Amino acid sequence: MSIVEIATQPHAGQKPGTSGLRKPVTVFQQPHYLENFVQSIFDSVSGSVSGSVSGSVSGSVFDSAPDPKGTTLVVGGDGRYHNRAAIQTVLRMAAAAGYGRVLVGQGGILSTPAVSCLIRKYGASGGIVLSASHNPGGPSGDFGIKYNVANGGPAPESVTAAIYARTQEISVYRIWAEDAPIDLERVGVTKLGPLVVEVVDATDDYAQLMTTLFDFDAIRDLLQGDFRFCVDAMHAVTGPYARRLFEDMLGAPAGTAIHAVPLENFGGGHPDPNLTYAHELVERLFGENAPDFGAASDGDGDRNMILGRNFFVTPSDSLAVLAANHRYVPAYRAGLAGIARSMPTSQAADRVAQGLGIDLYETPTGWKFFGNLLDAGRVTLCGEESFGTGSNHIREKDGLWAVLFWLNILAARRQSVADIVQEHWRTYGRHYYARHDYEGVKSDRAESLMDGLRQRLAGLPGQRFGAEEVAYADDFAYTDPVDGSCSAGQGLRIGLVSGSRLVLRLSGTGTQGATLRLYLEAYEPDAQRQNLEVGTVLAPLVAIAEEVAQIRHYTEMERPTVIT
Ligand code: VG1
Ligand code: CO
Repeated sequence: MSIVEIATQPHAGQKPGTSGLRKPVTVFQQPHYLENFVQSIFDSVSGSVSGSVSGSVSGSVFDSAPDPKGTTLVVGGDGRYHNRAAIQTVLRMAAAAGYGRVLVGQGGILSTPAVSCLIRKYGASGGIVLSASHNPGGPSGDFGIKYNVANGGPAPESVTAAIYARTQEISVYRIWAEDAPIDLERVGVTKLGPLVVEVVDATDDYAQLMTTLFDFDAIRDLLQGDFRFCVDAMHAVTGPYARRLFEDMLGAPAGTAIHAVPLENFGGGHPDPNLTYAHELVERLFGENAPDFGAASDGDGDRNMILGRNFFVTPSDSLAVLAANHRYVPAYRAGLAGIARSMPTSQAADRVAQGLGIDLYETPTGWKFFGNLLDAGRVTLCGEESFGTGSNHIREKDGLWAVLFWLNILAARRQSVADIVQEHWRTYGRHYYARHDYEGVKSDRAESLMDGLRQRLAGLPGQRFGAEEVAYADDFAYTDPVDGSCSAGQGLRIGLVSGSRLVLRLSGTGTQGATLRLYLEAYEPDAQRQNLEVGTVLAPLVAIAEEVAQIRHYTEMERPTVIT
């Protein structure tokens, strides 16, 4: 045996946010920082935590979690700076924790959806994703770590709460004493003490899963015709997946995937697929001789942005369009069980659900809230306004899956993206939508803004603002219909009699100060008024937000830093 026990002390602030623990790289590089968190994960899932975890964390974490001893763990990351070093540490700690086998992506690379796919396919007890998703990378960028459970999805709040509790009392971690790093570059099996380390091709199993969902023949036919398509991997994890799927398997021309080599600093870019950060793709799609279809994904491959020629599809509309067109896709042809969307996501999908006569669930922000609904078979499609869409094929949002879904629809309908979306609006009405982000706000001022508005909520219903009247105002709380768990304080909602809506919440993924998100939605059923400028339509809602929340005052900013 060469397990070494290392004495340690808690690091403050290891509380997982919307999607794992995210901090600047320099924070992760502190002695024992990563090790403490990884040990806290392993302790939480193995039940080796003493009775000191407080009663507010339900015992079910420990009662139901599989003991990792002898089980399989999946490990991979988005290739950002510090990924390789962190993976070596995780492997040595997994050996010390008694895992039987670790599946790790070649070169340490696995997209978030690929991790979810592997956990499910190989019956792993869990997985560790090393990623800070869309946050910038490099020595002065961010790093992150996230634990996924046996269903392939992000750990639910009961588990993340247990992990956090453990980080606050940790005094020792265990690691396999081994100096030589594991070779991650070659596919094959090696051993680290008793642990079997299997380096797997990062794309094989994921690509195979995609072939079981979509009509690859129809898509191949589309891509080999006049249709022109460009997918931007933003120098992040999806490059190898996009090349494999679109160029190798579906016959699109070489160069269809741009920025397709994962780089440790994402080429200095910000791997967030939106109109601001994916500007090179946007310029192509809105430029002369533009392709028919464009898409981009984020650092860890779970987000997607969909563009047509001269046309941007909002993520909320994308979810609704996919749902309305499910019958073109083999995996969903038999029908959808239901649809779930996060609360700030527009209500466009609600109208499709209503039309299909299926249930619509409104959950808090973050993919972890979809897991139970998917496991229980209550929903088939899920989506978030933040460029996230997915289905019951895995338990994460899935960027390239969404691109394939769109391609499958385009192959079947042979209409332009703009035509398909505009026809959708004529049928269901258009939900004008935007999200205004105020990044880097001082944390105490952001809290004051939210506290101030929270106190005003009860008095808002019935109040008039210009032509609008408030119908309801509340602090969103969610009770999971499957396990009854309750999540409160999930965002402030103000609904207007006209059907328009404002939502304010603070980000749970940022690493610098606070980020305020203001979500705006206005419904327009009249086909004659569905091609107006979004900013103009939403301006009255922005004015209401300013009046009730004094955003300029609290953020000390004249305008948002990013609009998506
Ligand atoms: C953001 C998005 C949220 C998403 C989360 C993780 O969270 O708003 O919808 O689930 O990022 O996405 P927040 O708390 O900053 O608003 V990713 O691509 O980082 O896995
Ligand atoms: Co992501």
